[in-house]
Amino acid sequence: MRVLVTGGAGFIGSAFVRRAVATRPQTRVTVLDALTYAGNLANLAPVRERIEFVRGDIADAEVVDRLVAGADLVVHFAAESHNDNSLRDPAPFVRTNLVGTFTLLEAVRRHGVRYHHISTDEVYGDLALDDPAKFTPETPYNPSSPYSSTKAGSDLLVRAWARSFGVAATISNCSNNYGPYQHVEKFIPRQITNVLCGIRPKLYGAGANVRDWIHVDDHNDAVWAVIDRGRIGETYLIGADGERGNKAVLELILELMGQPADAYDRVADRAGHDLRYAIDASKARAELGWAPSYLDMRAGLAQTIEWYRRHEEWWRPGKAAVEASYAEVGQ
Ligand code: NAD
Ligand code: TDX
Repeated sequence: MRVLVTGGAGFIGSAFVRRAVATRPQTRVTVLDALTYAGNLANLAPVRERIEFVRGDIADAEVVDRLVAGADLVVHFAAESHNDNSLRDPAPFVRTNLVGTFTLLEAVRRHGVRYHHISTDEVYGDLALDDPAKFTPETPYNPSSPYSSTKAGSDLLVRAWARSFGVAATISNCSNNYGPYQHVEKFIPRQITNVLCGIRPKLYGAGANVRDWIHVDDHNDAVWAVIDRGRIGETYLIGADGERGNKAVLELILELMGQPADAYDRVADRAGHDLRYAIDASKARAELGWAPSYLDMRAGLAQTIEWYRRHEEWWRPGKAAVEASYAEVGQ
């Protein structure tokens, strides 16, 4: 099977590619990635000789058409992915997440290629902290940020292209991922690398916001389960029942890194900050026979911390610029 992976030099896409090469020898992988600030070829170094890499933009119809024509399956990870960036400059989010997805959909429509769309639980908006409810595939879309609204829009394009044009598409909406190779702009790697640099970690507001954490390898196993066994036209929610408050996650990082529990700063809250995400993944579990393997976040976090300790050459070059741009907005 010839798979075109967009965004395969980013955090989740590169984990997908490394895993595909390791566990699916029949799969020929081509990565299409623009290598934005978030893309890093080093993420693909372990498999570089065994894949084709094309540097290009998913909104470039010519390159997309050529690559899609040679694929049996497109797995679309490429996106502008960081909420905080979307509040500073939404333009690249509209272009990549909406126009880029549209460009891919037109190409898979032309060439009759199977398409899997990677999305987020953030399209559903947020839940109250004391609400026992979780997101289900029936929850109405209600995105809050420029990031999540462009992801929601891209999901809706996929649904329309599936219904109107018969594109053979599936969608998965996953909760917050953690693991190695995640960009230092994101919460968990930012705090780990802050501690490693001697910078105090930064918690937005009171840290009461809840995220539903899943290890990146569990997410990608679920993506393969959807590709292998998912029903065309369906949406699958992926999560590992990993709800934790931000303050609790930060305290766990501090404990695992031998720091006092209060060795962090409270900083300006995120504008429009979603309170809580929680995924009901029972459809994916029941229909696909998928279940997460990382059941202990303490162990998963300890492994992740160890990875950042050992790979300073990977994160150090971009760290100062990320902190400088947070400092500009008091975060
Ligand atoms: P990331 O920012 O680490 O990687 C994104 C990749 O896309 C980078 O390699 C970047 O170079 C590439 N890219 C960006 N714009 C591009 C363009 N115009 N053309 C080609 N390539 C482009 O993101 P991530 O955290 O790995 O997220 C991957 C996908 O998973 C996204 O669609 C995101 O919405 C979704 N998702 C992420 C999470 C999470 O917790 N990180 C959770 C659920 C869903
Ligand atoms: O320094 C920080 N301090 C802090 O308290 C940062 C960077 C974040 N936070 C808070 C904001 C969130 O409540 O931590 C939580 C997690 O923040 P992010 O890592 O930025 O993730 P989030 O905004 O929840 O979105 C993530 O999960 C869903 C991914 O970035 C998205 O791509 C995905 O769709």
